[in-house]
Amino acid sequence: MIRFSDEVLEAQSAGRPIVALESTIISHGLPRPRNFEVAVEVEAIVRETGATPATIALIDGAIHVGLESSQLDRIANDDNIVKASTRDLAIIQATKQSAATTVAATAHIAHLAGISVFATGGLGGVHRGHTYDESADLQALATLPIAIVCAGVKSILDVAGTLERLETFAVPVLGYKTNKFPGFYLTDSGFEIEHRVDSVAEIAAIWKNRPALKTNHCAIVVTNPVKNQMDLALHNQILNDGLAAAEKNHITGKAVTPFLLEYFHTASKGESLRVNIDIIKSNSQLAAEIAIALK
Ligand code: PSU
Ligand code: MN
Repeated sequence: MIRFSDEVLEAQSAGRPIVALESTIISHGLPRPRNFEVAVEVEAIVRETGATPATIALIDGAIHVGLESSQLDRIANDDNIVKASTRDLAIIQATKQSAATTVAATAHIAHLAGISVFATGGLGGVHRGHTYDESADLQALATLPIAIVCAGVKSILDVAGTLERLETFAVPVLGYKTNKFPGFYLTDSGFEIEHRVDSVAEIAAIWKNRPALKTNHCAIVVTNPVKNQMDLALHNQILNDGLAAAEKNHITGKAVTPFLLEYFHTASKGESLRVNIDIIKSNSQLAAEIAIALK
């Protein structure tokens, strides 16, 4: 059912560390033409760190774990690429569409493929002001044993609400070299993290303790704050304007997150894009280090 790239197949048979990478950030999170370049650069960072990148997507109905350059190009540049969450997978397969996978869908496929470390930019979560708009990412984190590296949850979300949901689902949240829950474009969201880790060895030790405790039904969230954050006043101004614009334009459902990210990239004249790229690169490197430590 899964089509593995030659590179991922080789890594699997040799027992080498693999890092899953999501594709919605490429298709719906970053503007063209930087999106394709960043996807290539992120894979290179994973390789340089000593692991194998496995970007996940669906192409003409087939699930791919590890993409060739032409397939990555299609995810980045084809207007017909849809954003697929877990519930869409069987539908995309049956209708032979092509889709980028969200954190939720990527984690699901990574787990099917036996990959346990995953890097993204910012997690989905509870949306501000909308009681029933919660990213399916939360449900995936609640049910899949995967270590996910992120810069917290996207700052367009209700961070407090998202942290409460993660607590309910018993998902551990670790701060990598920080006690502050990162705020995606911002180093600090204003919320504390109880558990700080200062090395990948500590993360590996926590990961390895879970099966015997039977607390490995869910993800471990490793948060990695951006070093050079967006200007706080600019961030808050654009966030307010963007949320109002989304409301005014009746943006709903899966279009909300891509709309707000695009709003940020345009209104900040590329400053949020710079930060988003920093985040995904640094998270991919840390994910590769964790994948190596878990071997
Ligand atoms: N991180 C980023 N950019 C993104 C995303 C994450 O830096 O575009 C994507 C992920 O694929 C995540 C999705 O799963 O946004 C969340 O969308 P929603 O809120 O509709 O669940
Ligand atoms: Mn939603």
